[in-house]
Amino acid sequence: MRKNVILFLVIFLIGLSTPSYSQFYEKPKRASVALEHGAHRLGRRTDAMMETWRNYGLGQFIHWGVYAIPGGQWNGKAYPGAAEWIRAWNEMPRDEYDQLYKQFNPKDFDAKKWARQAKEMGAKYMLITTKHHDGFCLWPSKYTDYTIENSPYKKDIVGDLVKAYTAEGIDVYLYFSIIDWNHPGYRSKIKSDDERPAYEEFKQFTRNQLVELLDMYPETKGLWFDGTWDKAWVEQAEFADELGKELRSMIPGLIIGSRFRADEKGNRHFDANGDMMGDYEQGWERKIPANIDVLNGNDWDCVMTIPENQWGYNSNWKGHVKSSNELLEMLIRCVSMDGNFVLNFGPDGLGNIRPEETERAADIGKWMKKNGEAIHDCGYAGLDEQNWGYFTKSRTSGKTYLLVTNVPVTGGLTVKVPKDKEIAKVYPLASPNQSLKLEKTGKYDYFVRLNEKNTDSIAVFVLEYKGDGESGSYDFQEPKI
Ligand code: FHN
Repeated sequence: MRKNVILFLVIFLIGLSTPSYSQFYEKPKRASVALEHGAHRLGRRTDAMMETWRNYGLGQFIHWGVYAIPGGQWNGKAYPGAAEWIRAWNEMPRDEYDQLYKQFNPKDFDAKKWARQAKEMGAKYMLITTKHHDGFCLWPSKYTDYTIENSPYKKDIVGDLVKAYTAEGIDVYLYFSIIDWNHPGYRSKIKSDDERPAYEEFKQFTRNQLVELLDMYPETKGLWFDGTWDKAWVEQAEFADELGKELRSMIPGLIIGSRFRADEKGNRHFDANGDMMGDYEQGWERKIPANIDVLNGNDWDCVMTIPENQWGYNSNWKGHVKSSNELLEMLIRCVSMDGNFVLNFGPDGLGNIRPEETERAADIGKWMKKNGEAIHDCGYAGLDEQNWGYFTKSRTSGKTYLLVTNVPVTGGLTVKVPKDKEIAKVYPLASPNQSLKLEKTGKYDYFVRLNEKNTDSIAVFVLEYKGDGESGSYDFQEPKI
């Protein structure tokens, strides 16, 4: 009896100390609702294109359209909400907004310059708003007159961006808003059957534009959908599902996030069984998950603004504006939890990227040049988070990185390793010959003594385990989900 109690206690204590890695990969219990338009795949996509997506680490979002002309102000009055939403509010009469395209002539726009800046920053992919909620198209769509072709600028902005970014080795994704305030058939809600024919026309128009985009820009790697929360669209589960299949058949490997379609029960992102619809979770807008457990093993990205909720150009940023180091910490935090971080830029009406954004892009780029190895191709390291910063792990070399965002007054970094691991050495990424002093403080715990106290920028160290690289390969394992 006493033996049994001891055995039970041992098993119980082992259970308590199991690292969060295994908890993370335990899928929550699924419901079993029969669905035709729910998730079509359980678990992560494992193909090469999705692996490329997973390894981007850092991306750039660009919100650009005619809303950049008012830039959040109209007739001397400041509009308090997001600048790209100004048409939806009383501060700006709609008919005046709808004439703005006649002035849209961004003569300073230089796609190559934007692409070079993004490359310098370390971005591996870019998302451009081909059409935001106002319906204005940055490409010459043949399905509406409300396009760049009918502005004084005339030239195809999407085409130039696709060319310039692709030439820099940056993958292009097309943002597309289902909400279209300019189309006569668009409805947020279908109030009566009389409205159905108009909405059916709108659905066809939406399909035609998407097919047109992929036809015109076959370099496109994926579509980033927005404005899909309207009841009218949520009711189109079958149509959207079929459309998704059609679009995927046009570009093999095309990546579409969870914000595109609902299931037939009206669930968005996750279907009635709790399974994600789409290739990655797209719900992390201006927020970062508290910990990796809440992600249930799904791929995900976080899209982030530099100021508060402003995506399009606002000439007067108010409130908290994030510093370069804050943005870097967000990037690192996302990568440490297997996600990508996408930083938004809102160029002005002439096509200039504002100085505050240029400054942050340069700072991030400077840091990435030295430390990008700990971001690109990296993800969750399988180690317990410590309050001095974050761990990432390379999916290619298997190296583990320590990224120190809060330098401890204790003079060292605490690290807890998995049960089957022992640290061989820890060294600054830039100086592999300078091993830091390791002190063991417990069976699996170490105190890694720092040589100097750097509080200006985020320092990166490499951690190697005993046995790493001995057989010529590392022991990185894809999560089992
Ligand atoms: O309403 C839009 C907003 O203007 C912006 O485009 C963001 C970007 O993720 N998406 C919507 C809000 O969720």
